[in-house]
Amino acid sequence: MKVLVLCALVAAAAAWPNYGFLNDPGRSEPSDAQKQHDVNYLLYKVYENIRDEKLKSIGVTFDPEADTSHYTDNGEAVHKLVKELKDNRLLQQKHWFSLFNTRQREEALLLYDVFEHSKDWKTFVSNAAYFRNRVNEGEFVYALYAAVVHSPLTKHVVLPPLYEVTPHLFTNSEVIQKAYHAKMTQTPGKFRSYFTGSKRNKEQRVAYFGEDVGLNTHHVTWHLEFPFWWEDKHEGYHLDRKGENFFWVHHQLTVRFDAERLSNYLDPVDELHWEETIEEGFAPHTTYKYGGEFPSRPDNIDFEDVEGVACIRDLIILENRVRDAIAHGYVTARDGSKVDINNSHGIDVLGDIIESSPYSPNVEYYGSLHNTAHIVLGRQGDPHGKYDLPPGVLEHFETSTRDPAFFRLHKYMDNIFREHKDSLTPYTKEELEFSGVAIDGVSIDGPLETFFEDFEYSLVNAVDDTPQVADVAISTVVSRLNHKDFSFKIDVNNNNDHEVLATVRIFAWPHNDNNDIPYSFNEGRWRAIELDRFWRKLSPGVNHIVRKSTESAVTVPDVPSFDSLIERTEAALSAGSSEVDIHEFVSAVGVPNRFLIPKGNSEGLEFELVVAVTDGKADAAVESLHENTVFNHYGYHGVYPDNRPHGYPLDRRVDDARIFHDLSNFHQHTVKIYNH
Ligand SMILES: [Cu+2]
Repeated sequence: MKVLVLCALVAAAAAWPNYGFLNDPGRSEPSDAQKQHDVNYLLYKVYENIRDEKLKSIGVTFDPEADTSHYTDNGEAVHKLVKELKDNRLLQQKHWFSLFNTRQREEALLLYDVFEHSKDWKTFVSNAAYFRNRVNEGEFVYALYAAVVHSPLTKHVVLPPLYEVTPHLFTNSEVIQKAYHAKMTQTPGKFRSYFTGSKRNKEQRVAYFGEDVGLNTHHVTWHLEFPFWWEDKHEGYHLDRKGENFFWVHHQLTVRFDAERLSNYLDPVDELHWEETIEEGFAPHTTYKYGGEFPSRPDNIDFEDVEGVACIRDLIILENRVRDAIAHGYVTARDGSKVDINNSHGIDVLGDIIESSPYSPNVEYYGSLHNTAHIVLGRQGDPHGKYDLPPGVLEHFETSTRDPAFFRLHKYMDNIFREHKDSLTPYTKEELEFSGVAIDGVSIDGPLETFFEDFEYSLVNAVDDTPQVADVAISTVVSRLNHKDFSFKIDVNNNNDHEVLATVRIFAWPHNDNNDIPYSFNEGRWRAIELDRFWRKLSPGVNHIVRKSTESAVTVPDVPSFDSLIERTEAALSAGSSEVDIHEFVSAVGVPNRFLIPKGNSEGLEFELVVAVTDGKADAAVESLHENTVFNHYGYHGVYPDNRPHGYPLDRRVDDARIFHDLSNFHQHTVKIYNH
């Protein structure tokens, strides 16, 4: 046995000529550039053999169980996974993978656990190379993405855009077919992608939102950052305000989608309900890499129970239990005790219950409305499994927002959250005031103007290949929304005789509803799109704050293409540099900056622009807040910087709008957003 272990170690050692930390118990870590290189090649052509010679040979020679001193759990996770592998229990390769499939998720998380328990990069990457050849590719990609997001070893690694790693989940079948043809005939091709459906379908007018590859990536990334399977005792840290974040990220998607609809002369989304007809059907025009087409759903069908998942009656019961908790103002925990939700923290508890996650105080009683609803709605095309179809678009975070019913489902849940928020006592003027601080004026420098542009991404990873057949350039061009740069100019007077720390919160809501009737303050504030949130030190006297649209804390820039990521990494490595200059792309959790403002229309769609400057010291959840220049909108690695609820100060019911209009630290005026 000992001899065997030794052999495996020597073999692995031979494959690592560059790393120089062999036999060194303290193993120095490779550079960020090296790690970036490794992650790039672990994900490049993920359905084929690894293209990096070193990683490839590790994948063959590494023995994951040989030296368990390199795992923080003494190899417990790796033993479990290897046993499943040896017992032939793992999902085959070249098969679809869905995180909502319990067994498939378990397998992906077994691998994730191995990564998370790797003490050093060499152990991490060796396992990745080894299991890449042996576990299902979808499971591998999920486990690696989740691990890179959460592992301290990969703090500076930028994940390549998912739409270039697994393009099938983001690209229409028609284009994918052309890509295969291009590869087969060795003819380079650049193919235009059109949104699904025809102009006869009015939902088509807003398909640019739900089908945007950047928005899809935002949705996946958020769910990677705050996974519904996360357990503190297992992962070692708590994800602060995960339930509330769940509410907020989907609330923002909901209100943003409605603003896009108003921009396109469509009614806001109606909530979906179990006992009502699902009016809109959906044809995904999307195919799995392996396992056939995503199922369609015809128009005007009624919900049916889904074999092996849930009965509609049970979902209604779960909903009633949640609504009861809201009406009572408390949730009943597993041990029968009461958890008070009649406060700012209540939304967090409700989010945990509705999604649900292991943070739910009583999953046995409240179930998991959101996750079950996704599967049930996703399967309505074949509820009894008669046609042996693979999972629906709603069973993948990558593809969910393509289906307009996603937004109906989330409007339904958003309304449950609203019921709770509306049950809380409104803020008083005294609570909202910021002593001595007044907004003198707000203006916008530059046009509030959106436009459509062409965006190209590579499909090279979509098609099959072998090292013997050369790659040809294959890509697709999609039309996508963007906006011109602009800045907020905010003049704030600080009448205190000392410097104060301020939180600046910027929102906008549509001025009129679909019938051109102005929203009341209370209705408008619930529809407020968060545009930015940041801190500023205010000196005594007048302060001129200029905040660029590109700086928004709620958005992220476009991640460089996979090709350019590889190119930049290799350039850095050959220049002997230890890092690649790509730090701004490390977190991809925000909304794409292109989507910062809604589309608007040619006449200029009116929005109420709202700025609230609140007491930064009272808002601060962490020390030396003002030195933190990056306001990570959803927190980072468990730390959330803002004490206030998401949406503050607009998150609670407003019975009397004069409270806001009398506040000197609050400003509101009407702006127009144009699309030409
Ligand atoms: Cu979601």
